[in-house]
Amino acid sequence: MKGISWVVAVACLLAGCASPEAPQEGVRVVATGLGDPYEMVWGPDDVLWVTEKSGLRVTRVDPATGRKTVALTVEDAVHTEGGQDGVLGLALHPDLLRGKGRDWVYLAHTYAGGTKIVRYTYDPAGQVLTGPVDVLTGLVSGVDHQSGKLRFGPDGRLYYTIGDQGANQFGLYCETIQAQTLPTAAQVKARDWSAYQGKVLRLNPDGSIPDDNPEFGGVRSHVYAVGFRNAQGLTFTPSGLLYATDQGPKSDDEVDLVRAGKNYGWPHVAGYRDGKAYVYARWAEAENGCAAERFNDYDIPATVPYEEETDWDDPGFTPPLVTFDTVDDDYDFRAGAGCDPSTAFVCWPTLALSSLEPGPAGTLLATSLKDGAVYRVPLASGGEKAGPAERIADTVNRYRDTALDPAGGTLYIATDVGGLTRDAGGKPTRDLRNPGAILAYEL
Ligand SMILES: [Ca+2]
Ligand SMILES: [Ca+2]
Repeated sequence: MKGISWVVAVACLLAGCASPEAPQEGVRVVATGLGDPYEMVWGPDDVLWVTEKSGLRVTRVDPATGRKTVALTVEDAVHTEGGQDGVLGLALHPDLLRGKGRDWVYLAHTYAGGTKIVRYTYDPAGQVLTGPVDVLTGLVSGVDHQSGKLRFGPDGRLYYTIGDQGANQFGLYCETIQAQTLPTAAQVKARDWSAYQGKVLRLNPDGSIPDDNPEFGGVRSHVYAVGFRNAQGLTFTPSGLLYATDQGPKSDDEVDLVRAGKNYGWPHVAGYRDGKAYVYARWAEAENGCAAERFNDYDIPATVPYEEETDWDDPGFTPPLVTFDTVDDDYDFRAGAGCDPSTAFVCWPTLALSSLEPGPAGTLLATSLKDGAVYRVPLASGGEKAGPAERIADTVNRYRDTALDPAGGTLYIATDVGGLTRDAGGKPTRDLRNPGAILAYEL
Protein backbone atom coordinates (compact mmCIF):
# COMPACT_ATOMS: atom_id res chain seq x y z
CA MET A 1 0.00 0.00 0.00
CA LYS A 2 2.81 2.32 0.99
CA GLY A 3 4.43 1.74 -2.41
CA ILE A 4 1.24 2.67 -4.23
CA SER A 5 0.86 5.95 -2.32
CA TRP A 6 4.45 6.78 -3.21
CA VAL A 7 3.66 6.23 -6.89
CA VAL A 8 0.58 8.47 -6.59
CA ALA A 9 2.54 11.13 -4.71
CA VAL A 10 5.32 11.20 -7.32
CA ALA A 11 2.78 11.25 -10.16
CA CYS A 12 1.06 14.16 -8.45
CA LEU A 13 4.32 16.03 -8.06
CA LEU A 14 4.95 15.63 -11.78
CA ALA A 15 1.39 16.23 -13.02
CA GLY A 16 0.23 18.67 -10.36
CA CYS A 17 -2.59 16.82 -8.59
CA ALA A 18 -4.64 18.96 -6.24
CA SER A 19 -6.04 17.85 -2.94
CA PRO A 20 -9.84 17.73 -3.18
CA GLU A 21 -9.98 19.64 0.09
CA ALA A 22 -7.53 22.34 -1.00
CA PRO A 23 -9.01 25.78 -0.41
CA GLN A 24 -9.37 28.03 -3.40
CA GLU A 25 -9.72 31.77 -3.25
CA GLY A 26 -13.00 32.74 -1.59
CA VAL A 27 -14.37 29.20 -1.80
CA ARG A 28 -14.73 26.72 1.05
CA VAL A 29 -15.77 23.07 0.96
CA VAL A 30 -19.04 22.28 2.75
CA ALA A 31 -19.56 18.63 1.78
CA THR A 32 -17.94 15.97 -0.39
CA GLY A 33 -18.76 12.46 -1.56
CA LEU A 34 -21.91 13.27 -3.51
CA GLY A 35 -22.69 11.29 -6.69
CA ASP A 36 -22.97 14.07 -9.26
CA PRO A 37 -25.19 16.53 -7.40
CA TYR A 38 -27.56 17.81 -10.08
CA GLU A 39 -30.21 20.01 -8.53
CA MET A 40 -29.79 21.73 -5.17
CA VAL A 41 -32.64 23.62 -3.53
CA TRP A 42 -32.72 25.57 -0.26
CA GLY A 43 -35.56 24.07 1.78
CA PRO A 44 -37.90 25.68 4.32
CA ASP A 45 -35.98 23.62 6.94
CA ASP A 46 -32.79 25.58 6.07
CA VAL A 47 -31.28 22.42 4.62
CA LEU A 48 -29.96 21.90 1.08
CA TRP A 49 -32.04 19.35 -0.81
CA VAL A 50 -29.77 17.73 -3.37
CA THR A 51 -30.42 15.22 -6.13
CA GLU A 52 -27.54 12.96 -7.08
CA LYS A 53 -27.61 12.22 -10.81
CA SER A 54 -25.29 9.20 -10.73
CA GLY A 55 -25.70 8.51 -7.00
CA LEU A 56 -29.45 7.94 -7.70
CA ARG A 57 -30.40 9.56 -4.40
CA VAL A 58 -31.95 12.59 -2.82
CA THR A 59 -29.69 13.78 -0.02
CA ARG A 60 -30.28 16.57 2.48
CA VAL A 61 -27.15 18.48 3.43
CA ASP A 62 -26.88 20.74 6.45
CA PRO A 63 -25.06 23.80 5.09
CA ALA A 64 -23.67 24.66 8.55
CA THR A 65 -22.01 21.31 9.24
CA GLY A 66 -21.94 19.52 5.87
CA ARG A 67 -23.78 16.59 7.46
CA LYS A 68 -25.53 14.46 4.83
CA THR A 69 -28.78 12.56 5.34
CA VAL A 70 -30.10 10.35 2.55
CA ALA A 71 -33.84 11.04 2.17
CA LEU A 72 -34.38 8.66 -0.72
CA THR A 73 -32.60 6.09 -2.86
CA VAL A 74 -34.51 5.98 -6.15
CA GLU A 75 -34.72 2.24 -6.74
CA ASP A 76 -35.95 2.39 -10.34
CA ALA A 77 -33.69 5.23 -11.50
CA VAL A 78 -31.11 4.50 -14.20
CA HIS A 79 -27.86 6.27 -15.02
CA THR A 80 -25.40 5.56 -17.82
CA GLU A 81 -21.76 6.13 -16.86
CA GLY A 82 -20.75 9.52 -18.25
CA GLY A 83 -24.33 10.16 -19.40
CA GLN A 84 -26.70 13.00 -18.61
CA ASP A 85 -29.41 10.61 -17.39
CA GLY A 86 -30.12 9.73 -13.76
CA VAL A 87 -31.82 11.51 -10.88
CA LEU A 88 -32.28 15.05 -12.17
CA GLY A 89 -34.74 17.80 -11.25
CA LEU A 90 -36.28 18.45 -7.86
CA ALA A 91 -39.00 20.89 -6.81
CA LEU A 92 -40.36 21.40 -3.31
CA HIS A 93 -44.07 22.06 -2.99
CA PRO A 94 -44.57 25.63 -1.69
CA ASP A 95 -46.51 24.17 1.28
CA LEU A 96 -43.74 21.73 2.29
CA LEU A 97 -43.33 21.68 6.12
CA ARG A 98 -45.97 24.37 6.60
CA GLY A 99 -48.46 22.09 8.36
CA LYS A 100 -50.94 22.04 5.47
CA GLY A 101 -50.76 18.32 4.69
CA ARG A 102 -48.90 18.95 1.47
CA ASP A 103 -45.36 17.86 2.38
CA TRP A 104 -44.68 17.02 -1.23
CA VAL A 105 -41.43 16.83 -3.16
CA TYR A 106 -41.40 16.41 -6.93
CA LEU A 107 -38.59 14.57 -8.61
CA ALA A 108 -37.62 13.95 -12.25
CA HIS A 109 -35.52 10.90 -13.07
CA THR A 110 -34.80 8.48 -15.87
CA TYR A 111 -36.01 4.90 -15.60
CA ALA A 112 -36.39 1.91 -17.92
CA GLY A 113 -39.34 3.57 -19.72
CA GLY A 114 -37.79 7.01 -20.27
CA THR A 115 -38.04 9.94 -17.87
CA LYS A 116 -40.75 10.45 -15.29
CA ILE A 117 -41.83 13.09 -12.85
CA VAL A 118 -42.88 11.63 -9.50
CA ARG A 119 -44.36 13.10 -6.34
CA TYR A 120 -43.04 11.88 -2.99
CA THR A 121 -44.27 12.71 0.51
CA TYR A 122 -41.72 13.88 3.06
CA ASP A 123 -41.81 12.33 6.50
CA PRO A 124 -40.07 14.85 8.78
CA ALA A 125 -39.82 12.41 11.69
CA GLY A 126 -37.87 9.84 9.71
CA GLN A 127 -36.39 12.46 7.37
CA VAL A 128 -37.26 10.28 4.38
CA LEU A 129 -39.26 10.57 1.19
CA THR A 130 -41.96 7.93 0.81
CA GLY A 131 -45.02 6.96 -1.21
CA PRO A 132 -44.12 7.80 -4.82
CA VAL A 133 -47.05 8.81 -7.05
CA ASP A 134 -46.44 9.10 -10.79
CA VAL A 135 -47.13 12.59 -12.13
CA LEU A 136 -45.97 12.22 -15.74
CA THR A 137 -44.30 9.13 -17.21
CA GLY A 138 -42.95 8.10 -20.59
CA LEU A 139 -41.01 11.25 -21.45
CA VAL A 140 -38.22 10.57 -23.92
CA SER A 141 -34.79 10.07 -22.37
CA GLY A 142 -31.27 9.19 -23.44
CA VAL A 143 -27.65 9.71 -22.45
CA ASP A 144 -27.23 13.25 -23.79
CA HIS A 145 -28.98 16.64 -23.34
CA GLN A 146 -31.59 15.69 -20.76
CA SER A 147 -31.85 19.22 -19.26
CA GLY A 148 -34.19 17.91 -16.56
CA LYS A 149 -34.73 20.99 -14.39
CA LEU A 150 -38.00 21.19 -12.45
CA ARG A 151 -39.56 24.30 -10.88
CA PHE A 152 -42.76 25.33 -9.17
CA GLY A 153 -44.15 28.49 -10.68
CA PRO A 154 -45.92 31.22 -8.69
CA ASP A 155 -49.04 30.01 -10.54
CA GLY A 156 -48.84 26.62 -8.76
CA ARG A 157 -47.85 24.80 -11.96
CA LEU A 158 -44.73 22.68 -12.50
CA TYR A 159 -42.26 23.69 -15.18
CA TYR A 160 -39.81 21.19 -16.66
CA THR A 161 -37.06 21.45 -19.27
CA ILE A 162 -36.50 18.52 -21.60
CA GLY A 163 -33.46 18.69 -23.89
CA ASP A 164 -32.99 17.79 -27.54
CA GLN A 165 -31.40 14.47 -26.47
CA GLY A 166 -28.12 15.33 -28.22
CA ALA A 167 -29.54 14.59 -31.66
CA ASN A 168 -27.67 15.63 -34.85
CA GLN A 169 -24.22 15.56 -33.25
CA PHE A 170 -21.43 13.18 -32.22
CA GLY A 171 -22.62 9.55 -31.96
CA LEU A 172 -26.27 10.59 -32.41
CA TYR A 173 -25.65 12.59 -35.60
CA CYS A 174 -28.17 10.55 -37.60
CA GLU A 175 -31.01 11.40 -35.18
CA THR A 176 -33.20 14.37 -36.11
CA ILE A 177 -33.54 17.23 -33.62
CA GLN A 178 -37.18 17.45 -32.48
CA ALA A 179 -36.98 20.85 -30.75
CA GLN A 180 -39.33 22.37 -33.38
CA THR A 181 -41.57 19.29 -33.74
CA LEU A 182 -45.05 19.95 -32.37
CA PRO A 183 -47.24 17.30 -30.75
CA THR A 184 -50.36 16.40 -32.71
CA ALA A 185 -53.84 16.17 -31.19
CA ALA A 186 -53.74 12.40 -31.74
CA GLN A 187 -50.43 12.12 -29.85
CA VAL A 188 -51.76 14.12 -26.90
CA LYS A 189 -54.90 11.95 -26.78
CA ALA A 190 -52.75 8.81 -26.82
CA ARG A 191 -50.45 10.26 -24.11
CA ASP A 192 -47.57 9.99 -26.56
CA TRP A 193 -45.02 12.60 -25.45
CA SER A 194 -42.44 11.78 -28.12
CA ALA A 195 -42.54 15.31 -29.59
CA TYR A 196 -41.59 16.99 -26.30
CA GLN A 197 -37.82 17.10 -26.78
CA GLY A 198 -36.21 20.55 -26.79
CA LYS A 199 -39.11 22.20 -24.95
CA VAL A 200 -40.14 23.84 -21.70
CA LEU A 201 -43.17 21.96 -20.34
CA ARG A 202 -45.85 23.28 -17.99
CA LEU A 203 -48.04 20.83 -16.09
CA ASN A 204 -50.56 20.73 -13.31
CA PRO A 205 -49.09 19.13 -10.17
CA ASP A 206 -51.15 15.99 -10.92
CA GLY A 207 -49.55 15.76 -14.39
CA SER A 208 -52.55 16.91 -16.39
CA ILE A 209 -52.37 19.62 -19.07
CA PRO A 210 -53.33 23.08 -17.77
CA ASP A 211 -56.37 24.55 -19.55
CA ASP A 212 -54.49 27.81 -20.09
CA ASN A 213 -51.39 26.32 -21.71
CA PRO A 214 -50.59 27.86 -25.10
CA GLU A 215 -51.55 26.12 -28.33
CA PHE A 216 -48.90 25.27 -30.91
CA GLY A 217 -50.27 24.52 -34.37
CA GLY A 218 -53.76 24.51 -32.85
CA VAL A 219 -52.89 21.82 -30.29
CA ARG A 220 -52.73 22.30 -26.52
CA SER A 221 -50.29 19.99 -24.74
CA HIS A 222 -47.79 20.26 -21.89
CA VAL A 223 -45.58 22.31 -24.22
CA TYR A 224 -45.11 25.87 -22.96
CA ALA A 225 -42.24 27.05 -25.17
CA VAL A 226 -40.22 25.43 -27.98
CA GLY A 227 -36.78 25.59 -29.59
CA PHE A 228 -34.30 24.65 -26.85
CA ARG A 229 -31.13 22.60 -27.08
CA ASN A 230 -30.19 21.79 -23.48
CA ALA A 231 -31.87 24.18 -21.04
CA GLN A 232 -30.18 23.15 -17.80
CA GLY A 233 -31.03 26.45 -16.14
CA LEU A 234 -34.62 27.33 -15.24
CA THR A 235 -35.81 29.81 -12.66
CA PHE A 236 -38.50 32.26 -11.67
CA THR A 237 -37.47 35.63 -10.30
CA PRO A 238 -39.33 37.24 -7.36
CA SER A 239 -41.22 39.33 -9.95
CA GLY A 240 -42.66 36.11 -11.41
CA LEU A 241 -40.79 36.06 -14.71
CA LEU A 242 -39.41 32.75 -16.00
CA TYR A 243 -35.85 32.53 -17.31
CA ALA A 244 -33.84 29.68 -18.79
CA THR A 245 -30.28 29.14 -19.92
CA ASP A 246 -29.55 27.22 -23.09
CA GLN A 247 -26.28 25.64 -24.18
CA GLY A 248 -25.05 26.65 -27.61
CA PRO A 249 -23.44 24.18 -30.04
CA LYS A 250 -19.91 25.66 -30.29
CA SER A 251 -20.75 29.28 -29.51
CA ASP A 252 -23.72 31.15 -28.08
CA ASP A 253 -24.84 29.96 -24.68
CA GLU A 254 -27.89 32.05 -23.82
CA VAL A 255 -30.12 33.44 -21.11
CA ASP A 256 -33.74 33.49 -22.28
CA LEU A 257 -36.85 35.15 -20.89
CA VAL A 258 -39.34 32.31 -21.38
CA ARG A 259 -42.90 33.17 -22.35
CA ALA A 260 -45.90 31.02 -23.26
CA GLY A 261 -46.13 30.06 -26.91
CA LYS A 262 -42.75 31.44 -27.94
CA ASN A 263 -40.00 29.86 -30.03
CA TYR A 264 -36.39 30.06 -28.85
CA GLY A 265 -34.91 29.11 -32.20
CA TRP A 266 -32.95 25.88 -31.87
CA PRO A 267 -31.83 24.23 -34.14
CA HIS A 268 -32.43 26.94 -36.74
CA VAL A 269 -30.78 29.63 -34.67
CA ALA A 270 -28.06 29.60 -32.00
CA GLY A 271 -28.09 32.77 -29.91
CA TYR A 272 -29.20 35.74 -31.99
CA ARG A 273 -30.43 35.33 -35.57
CA ASP A 274 -27.23 36.99 -36.74
CA GLY A 275 -25.79 34.46 -39.21
CA LYS A 276 -22.60 34.24 -37.16
CA ALA A 277 -20.53 31.06 -36.84
CA TYR A 278 -23.45 28.62 -36.95
CA VAL A 279 -25.37 26.84 -39.70
CA TYR A 280 -27.88 24.04 -39.21
CA ALA A 281 -26.54 20.92 -40.94
CA ARG A 282 -29.27 18.29 -41.37
CA TRP A 283 -27.21 15.12 -41.10
CA ALA A 284 -30.22 12.79 -41.09
CA GLU A 285 -31.13 14.07 -44.57
CA ALA A 286 -27.74 13.36 -46.19
CA GLU A 287 -28.01 12.62 -49.91
CA ASN A 288 -26.73 9.05 -49.67
CA GLY A 289 -28.21 8.32 -46.27
CA CYS A 290 -26.73 9.52 -43.00
CA ALA A 291 -24.93 6.25 -42.28
CA ALA A 292 -22.73 6.89 -45.33
CA GLU A 293 -21.43 10.10 -43.74
CA ARG A 294 -18.81 10.55 -41.05
CA PHE A 295 -19.79 13.22 -38.50
CA ASN A 296 -17.61 16.29 -38.63
CA ASP A 297 -18.06 19.30 -36.42
CA TYR A 298 -16.18 21.74 -38.65
CA ASP A 299 -16.85 21.02 -42.33
CA ILE A 300 -20.25 20.02 -43.65
CA PRO A 301 -19.96 17.57 -46.58
CA ALA A 302 -21.61 18.73 -49.84
CA THR A 303 -24.00 15.78 -49.54
CA VAL A 304 -25.44 17.08 -46.24
CA PRO A 305 -28.10 19.80 -46.61
CA TYR A 306 -27.77 22.85 -44.37
CA GLU A 307 -29.42 26.20 -43.76
CA GLU A 308 -28.25 29.59 -42.56
CA GLU A 309 -29.89 31.21 -39.53
CA THR A 310 -31.42 33.86 -41.78
CA ASP A 311 -33.09 31.16 -43.94
CA TRP A 312 -35.53 30.60 -41.07
CA ASP A 313 -38.10 33.20 -40.10
CA ASP A 314 -40.68 32.26 -37.49
CA PRO A 315 -42.96 34.99 -36.11
CA GLY A 316 -42.71 33.40 -32.64
CA PHE A 317 -38.90 33.56 -32.59
CA THR A 318 -37.69 35.17 -29.37
CA PRO A 319 -34.00 36.04 -29.19
CA PRO A 320 -32.03 35.62 -25.97
CA LEU A 321 -31.58 38.49 -23.53
CA VAL A 322 -27.87 37.87 -23.53
CA THR A 323 -25.45 35.45 -25.17
CA PHE A 324 -22.03 34.28 -24.05
CA ASP A 325 -19.12 34.00 -26.45
CA THR A 326 -20.85 34.88 -29.67
CA VAL A 327 -18.04 34.77 -32.22
CA ASP A 328 -17.63 35.95 -35.79
CA ASP A 329 -18.12 33.79 -38.83
CA ASP A 330 -14.39 33.42 -39.45
CA TYR A 331 -13.71 32.11 -35.93
CA ASP A 332 -11.42 29.06 -36.02
CA PHE A 333 -13.05 26.48 -33.73
CA ARG A 334 -10.13 24.08 -34.30
CA ALA A 335 -7.56 26.38 -32.76
CA GLY A 336 -8.05 25.64 -29.06
CA ALA A 337 -4.73 25.58 -27.21
CA GLY A 338 -3.92 22.16 -25.77
CA CYS A 339 -6.94 20.50 -27.36
CA ASP A 340 -7.12 17.28 -29.32
CA PRO A 341 -10.24 15.79 -30.95
CA SER A 342 -11.29 14.07 -27.71
CA THR A 343 -11.19 17.31 -25.71
CA ALA A 344 -12.07 19.81 -28.46
CA PHE A 345 -15.47 20.75 -27.06
CA VAL A 346 -13.86 22.23 -23.96
CA CYS A 347 -11.86 24.60 -26.16
CA TRP A 348 -14.87 25.87 -28.09
CA PRO A 349 -16.07 29.25 -26.79
CA THR A 350 -19.23 27.86 -25.17
CA LEU A 351 -19.41 27.77 -21.36
CA ALA A 352 -21.99 24.97 -21.06
CA LEU A 353 -24.25 26.91 -18.71
CA SER A 354 -25.77 24.45 -16.27
CA SER A 355 -28.08 26.29 -13.87
CA LEU A 356 -29.82 29.57 -13.16
CA GLU A 357 -31.26 31.19 -10.06
CA PRO A 358 -31.99 34.70 -8.85
CA GLY A 359 -29.13 36.40 -7.01
CA PRO A 360 -29.19 39.54 -4.85
CA ALA A 361 -30.16 42.94 -6.20
CA GLY A 362 -31.93 42.01 -9.42
CA THR A 363 -29.34 39.58 -10.78
CA LEU A 364 -29.37 36.08 -12.17
CA LEU A 365 -26.63 33.59 -11.27
CA ALA A 366 -25.65 30.98 -13.88
CA THR A 367 -23.06 28.23 -13.46
CA SER A 368 -20.67 26.89 -16.09
CA LEU A 369 -19.50 23.31 -16.56
CA LYS A 370 -16.59 24.14 -18.86
CA ASP A 371 -15.37 27.21 -17.04
CA GLY A 372 -15.81 26.41 -13.33
CA ALA A 373 -17.28 29.81 -12.62
CA VAL A 374 -20.53 31.52 -11.71
CA TYR A 375 -21.77 34.24 -14.05
CA ARG A 376 -23.63 37.07 -12.34
CA VAL A 377 -26.01 38.62 -14.86
CA PRO A 378 -27.69 41.94 -13.98
CA LEU A 379 -31.29 42.36 -15.12
CA ALA A 380 -32.65 45.72 -16.28
CA SER A 381 -35.79 47.27 -17.79
CA GLY A 382 -38.16 45.30 -15.56
CA GLY A 383 -36.34 42.06 -16.35
CA GLU A 384 -36.65 42.45 -20.13
CA LYS A 385 -32.93 43.11 -20.56
CA ALA A 386 -29.82 41.43 -19.14
CA GLY A 387 -26.05 41.69 -19.01
CA PRO A 388 -23.20 42.17 -19.28
CA ALA A 389 -22.19 39.32 -17.00
CA GLU A 390 -19.52 39.28 -14.33
CA ARG A 391 -17.47 36.13 -13.62
CA ILE A 392 -17.09 35.08 -9.97
CA ALA A 393 -16.15 32.07 -7.78
CA ASP A 394 -13.60 30.75 -10.28
CA THR A 395 -12.15 27.28 -9.54
CA VAL A 396 -11.08 24.24 -11.58
CA ASN A 397 -14.36 22.33 -11.35
CA ARG A 398 -17.51 21.61 -13.29
CA TYR A 399 -20.19 23.72 -11.61
CA ARG A 400 -23.61 22.09 -11.80
CA ASP A 401 -26.03 24.08 -9.69
CA THR A 402 -26.32 26.73 -7.00
CA ALA A 403 -28.52 27.48 -4.01
CA LEU A 404 -28.52 30.83 -2.27
CA ASP A 405 -29.04 31.12 1.48
CA PRO A 406 -32.08 33.43 1.66
CA ALA A 407 -30.86 34.82 4.98
CA GLY A 408 -27.48 35.99 3.77
CA GLY A 409 -24.96 36.23 1.01
CA THR A 410 -23.69 32.65 0.95
CA LEU A 411 -23.95 30.91 -2.40
CA TYR A 412 -23.69 27.11 -2.36
CA ILE A 413 -22.27 25.51 -5.51
CA ALA A 414 -22.58 21.83 -6.47
CA THR A 415 -19.89 20.15 -8.59
CA ASP A 416 -19.72 17.14 -10.93
CA VAL A 417 -17.66 14.10 -9.95
CA GLY A 418 -15.82 13.90 -13.26
CA GLY A 419 -15.50 15.13 -16.81
CA LEU A 420 -13.61 17.85 -18.60
CA THR A 421 -13.26 21.46 -17.61
CA ARG A 422 -10.69 24.22 -18.16
CA ASP A 423 -7.65 24.62 -15.95
CA ALA A 424 -6.34 27.97 -14.76
CA GLY A 425 -4.66 28.45 -18.14
CA GLY A 426 -7.84 27.62 -20.08
CA LYS A 427 -6.62 24.19 -21.21
CA PRO A 428 -8.70 21.00 -20.91
CA THR A 429 -8.27 19.03 -17.72
CA ARG A 430 -9.99 16.15 -15.94
CA ASP A 431 -8.19 17.00 -12.70
CA LEU A 432 -11.17 18.51 -10.88
CA ARG A 433 -10.29 20.20 -7.60
CA ASN A 434 -13.51 19.34 -5.71
CA PRO A 435 -15.33 16.44 -7.40
CA GLY A 436 -18.85 15.67 -6.15
CA ALA A 437 -18.83 18.49 -3.63
CA ILE A 438 -20.81 21.40 -2.31
CA LEU A 439 -18.77 24.57 -2.07
CA ALA A 440 -19.66 27.85 -0.40
CA TYR A 441 -18.86 31.31 -1.74
CA GLU A 442 -19.67 34.63 -0.06
CA LEU A 443 -21.32 36.99 -2.52
CA1 LIG B 1 -32.18 30.14 -28.57
CA1 LIG C 1 -26.59 33.15 -34.06
